[in-house]
Amino acid sequence: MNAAKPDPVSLSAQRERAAYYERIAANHMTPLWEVLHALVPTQPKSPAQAAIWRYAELREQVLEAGRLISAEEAERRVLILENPGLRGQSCITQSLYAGLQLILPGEVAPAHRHTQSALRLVLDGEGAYTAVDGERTTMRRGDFIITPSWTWHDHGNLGNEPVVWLDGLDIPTVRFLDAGFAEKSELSSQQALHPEGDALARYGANMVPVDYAPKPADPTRVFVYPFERTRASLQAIAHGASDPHHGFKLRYVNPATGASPMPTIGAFAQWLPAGFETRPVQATDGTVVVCLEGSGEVNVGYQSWRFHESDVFVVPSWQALQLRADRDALMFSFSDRPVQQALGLWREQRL
Ligand code: 1HN
Repeated sequence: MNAAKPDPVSLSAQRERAAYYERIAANHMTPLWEVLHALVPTQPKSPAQAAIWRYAELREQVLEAGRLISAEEAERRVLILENPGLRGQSCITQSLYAGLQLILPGEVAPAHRHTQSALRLVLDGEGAYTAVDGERTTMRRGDFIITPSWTWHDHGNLGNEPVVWLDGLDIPTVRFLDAGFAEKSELSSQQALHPEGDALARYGANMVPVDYAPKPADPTRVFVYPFERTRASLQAIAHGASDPHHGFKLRYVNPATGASPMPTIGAFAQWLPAGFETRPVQATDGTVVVCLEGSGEVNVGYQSWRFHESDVFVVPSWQALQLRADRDALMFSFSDRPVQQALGLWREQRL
């Protein structure tokens, strides 16, 4: 790559090449040598940009959507968080989609299923539920809820306040692979096949049913990771030694396999005690980060923002991330890390 620079190209040679490129274009061909270095960069140069969505500034606009369209008409009443470098593509990173979903009291978001996998992170309001393959779970702030590929899911709000959550889906990944299928249910709300808490009791208590033998890539049958458990774990480990780059950080797993809860999206929970400043770290998985508790400052590459509760920011691939908590901060994040790890592509550089 460091060979001597080639001689400058004369104008006539340039013109001859351009005419040649035009002729071969008619046969749907194009010269590699004009694009080689962009195709094989020396390190990731994502077109995605670092960006932050401040919940306090967005909340009114999210609620406004509730006056313009019903959940039923919209099917899902969601404002997509579009990466400013990828506008029009419905994505927050190259591989992931994120959006803020609103469901008003009495509303139902009808049952459907699709090959795209989804996660929810509850941000605001109480009284909503999600049903996944015949089991409902009440949504509480900070709960991490998943709807794996091809599982039936519907949502409803039985309470008396608007409920807002963050959706994360692998839509761009599935689109890239041209593997999208979807189906609507005849019933707008699924029939309850199991009582609430059934999956968590069977699969989420360090035990599994005696004859359960999941395949390595199977998504977890635990479809809710209650916030109180996550918080208790982080608080308990926060008395011990911290990681200088990550503070106290855990990854969510399928408890039956140790793998990511879903094969295409990894999720993490992190505790940063007040005053803690992480050392910068860069990784190849573009990551969406949500502040669930506390406040602080984040540096992404050369940008820096203050963050507060329910703010969402995105860290593109290979941009250095540094966090500083000014109050005890609990951060949730998700990325395509399990995909990259399965393909042998994931790298992290601690700076
Ligand atoms: C979806 O099914 C949900 O179930 C949310 O709440 C967002 C975005 C695109 C496609 C399907 C949901 C979605 C979605």
